[in-house]
Amino acid sequence: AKKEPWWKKAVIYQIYPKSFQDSNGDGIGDLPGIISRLDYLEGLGIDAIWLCPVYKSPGVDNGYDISDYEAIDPNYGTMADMEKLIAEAGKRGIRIVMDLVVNHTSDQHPWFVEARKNVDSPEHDYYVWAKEKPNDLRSSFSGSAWEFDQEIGQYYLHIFAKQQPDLNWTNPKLRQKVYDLMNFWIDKGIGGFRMDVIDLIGKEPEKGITGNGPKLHDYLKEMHEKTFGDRDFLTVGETWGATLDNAPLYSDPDRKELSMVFQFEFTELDKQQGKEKWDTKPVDCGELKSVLAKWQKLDFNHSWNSLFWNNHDLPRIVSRFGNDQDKRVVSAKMLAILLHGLRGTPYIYQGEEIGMTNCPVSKIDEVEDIEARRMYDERLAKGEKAEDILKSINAQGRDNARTPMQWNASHDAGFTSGQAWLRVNPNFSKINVQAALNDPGSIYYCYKALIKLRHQHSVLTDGSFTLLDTQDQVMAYYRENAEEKWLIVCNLTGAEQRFTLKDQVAKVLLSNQDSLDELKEGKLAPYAAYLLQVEK
Ligand code: TEU
Ligand code: CA
Repeated sequence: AKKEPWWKKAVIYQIYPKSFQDSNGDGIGDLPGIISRLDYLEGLGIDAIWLCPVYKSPGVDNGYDISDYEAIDPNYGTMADMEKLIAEAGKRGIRIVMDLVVNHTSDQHPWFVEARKNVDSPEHDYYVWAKEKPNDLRSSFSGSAWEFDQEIGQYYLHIFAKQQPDLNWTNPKLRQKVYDLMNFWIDKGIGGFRMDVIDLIGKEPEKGITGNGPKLHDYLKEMHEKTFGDRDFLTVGETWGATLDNAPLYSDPDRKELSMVFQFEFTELDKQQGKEKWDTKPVDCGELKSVLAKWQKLDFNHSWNSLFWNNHDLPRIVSRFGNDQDKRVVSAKMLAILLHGLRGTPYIYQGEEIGMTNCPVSKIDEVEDIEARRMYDERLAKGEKAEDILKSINAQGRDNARTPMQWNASHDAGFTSGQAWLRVNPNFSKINVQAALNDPGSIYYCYKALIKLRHQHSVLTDGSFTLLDTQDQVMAYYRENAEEKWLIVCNLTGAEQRFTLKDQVAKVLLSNQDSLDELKEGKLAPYAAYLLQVEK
């Protein structure tokens, strides 16, 4: 039989380098800092690190604006540090998955510098230009996606900030340049790529098409063939436009494109319909359940999905769908068990494993993030009240989930000996890694147990999924393969709920409750979660 790729049983840990660990007191996390925390990650048990961009960058979008793909940004260290990280992680059985940002570059990238100087240069056609403004396409960071360039007298496309000009994937020379830079990193021994907004590369912006363009899958097939195709490599596409129907197009192994997708359907659940992410509403438990259950219907022999609750673009999950006040620990564990019981490859965002919470801001000066700042300016100009905009930022802003990792109760949470680039969440004296390691009942040990279960029991990877018919506030499901049958029962709410247990419990594998007594009486305490092996 064919050997299963390693990433099917893996759990990936996402590091946002700017906020993980500073080693030299400049207040910015760096590669030596990450290396110094590898033992911690080995202890947690993860298989790979998704490392957000560390390439040379002016930092307009914290590294998602790259000016040299084959150099490390001096804020983060040197190429030697990067090679050491790959080697040291490797010794601990941890692979490094790099962030590949090739929908756009920085406007400081030598290609763009040349492109805007010289219409006749080959580089000019690496980007997307128009003599007249083609349409009203909007940038994800507010305002028009077309910027008029004075020097050259033409508009260029930027789906993100104007300092992030979009690459023209219809140009075969440009595509080859991208494959070359990918091979540069593959040859250094990395374990995979997380591909930033990869579903945009087939864009036809003059027609208003950005996501899922007609050539997208041709490009991915070509990329597979010219780069990672013959390796045991993880590739995950950041695909905001992924649906149950098109996910197999990316991830069916026979199509030779990517390993899996990130799909974002659950992030729509607390958004008012037809509005922006900033316009929130309370999530409906029934809808949450049906989105999670729906994605379990994927044909996992011909596609693959990832499992995640948060990342550097999304609010912290315990603040979003749980309770980050008096029920923080129990609700964080419930959300962990709910997600990690599902089929797919789980991702943990740094700090999630200790139940870090969104860090609120009280004025716009405390926000660095370009997305939130531009939205703030735009809405203020439209006459919205600062107070209301800040409320949206506190619910959905990216910086609120990007505050430094909380390691211990000392100065700046042990993140830096200097002053952190972004204010550390003041709750660090209570919520930190050291406290979590010292407490057998902490969220950390729940995550650690879930990772171990995934490594040891293939039912999590290959078992079927069946949703039980319950009230909306409760999500209960079976996972079953030839060897075992598991039952996962979660109370999604902070109120007590009812659930009728019909199975014979063989073993309690994990729970955030002390015993099965209440469950056996048909009661679920607030945010109760049980992961049980039951008789088949
Ligand atoms: O994110 C893509 C993306 O669409 C997000 O910017 C999204 O619009 C928003 O943050 C969440 O609602 C990727 C990266 O993950 C993000 O950090 C970058 O800013 C962006 O691409 C541009 O490279
Ligand atoms: Ca530093």
